[in-house]
Amino acid sequence: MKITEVPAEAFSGPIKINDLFLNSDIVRACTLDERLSTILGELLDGDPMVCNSLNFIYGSTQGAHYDSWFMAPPVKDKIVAASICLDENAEDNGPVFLYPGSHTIPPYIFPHGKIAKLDADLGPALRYVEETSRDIEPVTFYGQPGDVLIWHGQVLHGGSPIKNPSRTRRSLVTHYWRAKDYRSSLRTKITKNGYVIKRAHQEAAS
Ligand SMILES: O=C(O)CCC(=O)C(=O)O
Repeated sequence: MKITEVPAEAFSGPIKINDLFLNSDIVRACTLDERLSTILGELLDGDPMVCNSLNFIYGSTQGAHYDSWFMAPPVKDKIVAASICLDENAEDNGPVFLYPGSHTIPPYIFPHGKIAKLDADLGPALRYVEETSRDIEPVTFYGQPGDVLIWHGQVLHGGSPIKNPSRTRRSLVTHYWRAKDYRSSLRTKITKNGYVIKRAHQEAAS
């Protein structure tokens, strides 16, 4: 829903604020901080382009997933995510967990022949994820404010359950594709080596 329509009490629990980079100069500046953009550019083998941002106040509590399900990159594997920690990631505030090496598991192909998820086919996809990641021991990230966790968009990850509901875990999570893989008319260069996608906000449910 539109942020102006969100009831006040929703802000005291897990909530995901989408795409503030479209409106906020501060968020945009953080997503394309010079040092961060340089590292992302090396990882992507090309300048990064912000394709989505998420601001969290509490941990996401999102189950294990692949980012490519939600934003499949134009070129295979050219997607990374960065989580800028504003609070400590502790045992009780729903820290991020990741399955090391899971980016080497062949992605599940949905019935339309792509890796972008189809809600109607989620059951078999989740079973595939469960079977293929069973032998990997997940690791938990215990970052400090100011730390940045970067993961390959094809790494299985999620947010752990929150054991202490009063503890925030504020963060800015940004997903990046590679600018050169995207139509130049649909992106804007905003820093020396950083781009943002040119698009409107996603439709809010009515
Ligand atoms: O910060 C988290 O809890 C996980 C965020 C996440 O999984 C994502 O944005 O893809």
